[in-house]
Amino acid sequence: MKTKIGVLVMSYGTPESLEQVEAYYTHIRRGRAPSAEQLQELTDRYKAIVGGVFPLRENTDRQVKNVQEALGRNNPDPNVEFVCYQGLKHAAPFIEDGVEAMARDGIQRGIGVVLAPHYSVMSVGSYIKRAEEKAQELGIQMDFVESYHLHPLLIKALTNRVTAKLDLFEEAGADRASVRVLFSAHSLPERILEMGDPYVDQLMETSKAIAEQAGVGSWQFTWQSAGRTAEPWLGPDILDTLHVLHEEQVEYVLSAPIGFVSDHLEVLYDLDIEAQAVARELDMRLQRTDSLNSDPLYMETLSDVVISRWKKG
Ligand code: FEC
Repeated sequence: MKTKIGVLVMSYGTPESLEQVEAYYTHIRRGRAPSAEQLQELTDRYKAIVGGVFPLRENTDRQVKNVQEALGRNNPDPNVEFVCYQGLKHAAPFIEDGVEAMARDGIQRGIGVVLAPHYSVMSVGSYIKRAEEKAQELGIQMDFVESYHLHPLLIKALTNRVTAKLDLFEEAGADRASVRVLFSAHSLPERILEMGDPYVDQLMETSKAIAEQAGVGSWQFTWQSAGRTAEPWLGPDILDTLHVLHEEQVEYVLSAPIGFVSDHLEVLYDLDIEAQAVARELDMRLQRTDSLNSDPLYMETLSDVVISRWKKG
């Protein structure tokens, strides 16, 4: 009998239908229902991305399945078996549901990993806190992968994405060196800076590593998708950055949203619709790197960080 090691693969979560948007939004707002206007605005954004589908759900399902396969291939110990469970932050199956499913299967030892490479106490930290609390309640010993933002295979996968789009710019007649690469990630409230949070530094480190490997000289980091709340969020936002680049007479821009690993609203709407509209208005050529989704290098990254965390005990 092999000992089962539960692997809780955690992701943001998305509604399953337009009817579920309100409950989802209420969950994101920690139980406060959105106003009718806010709800309409979010529903419209979902409708605008390929007619109201929710690609994050299918992408997460596929990622979990492929991580399971990678763990099967790479398992170094014939006496154990890694079994993946899904746990979502804002939709079912919730993080707590995933831990409960492990307990039902008699699992006593688990490893948690989030489908987001960079750690912030407000992002990955809150996934871990919820999983940890449930695991303690159910008597499961769990350890967590906090970040993997410089894993060589992740950097390779992201570098390949950047290089592929720079090749396209070149094929279309642009001088490669004239393309400004804009790395981006989800903004967070500015107060994380006073907490000594590693989020910003980790994102800069990932950007620098990709730029070095891809031989990109002209790059900068910018934020995106800031929340609609009164407090200040980290900036500059990508829409403002595009205006500044226009003033600098930059014509070719490659957006590389390295803080995200899937196609979803924040990429398909905020970049492909909103930022693209600004670029068009400014007569700039904006391209975006393809999302990692189930890129085999990303799946190997996840399998490697899970196995390494398990070996550490
Ligand atoms: O496609 C989808 O259905 C889901 C897309 C989606 C992803 C995502 C990732 C992150 N978020 C992060 C932080 C915040 C903070 C707030 C916040 C609010 C929203 C809202 C929507 C939403 N987020 Fe999200 N986020 C996605 C979607 N996010 C929708 C609510 C409306 C809006 O503001 O647009 C503010 C919460 C509050 O009100 O207190 C903070 C971070 C990530 C990346 C890391 C991760 O994946 O966990 C950080 C995908």
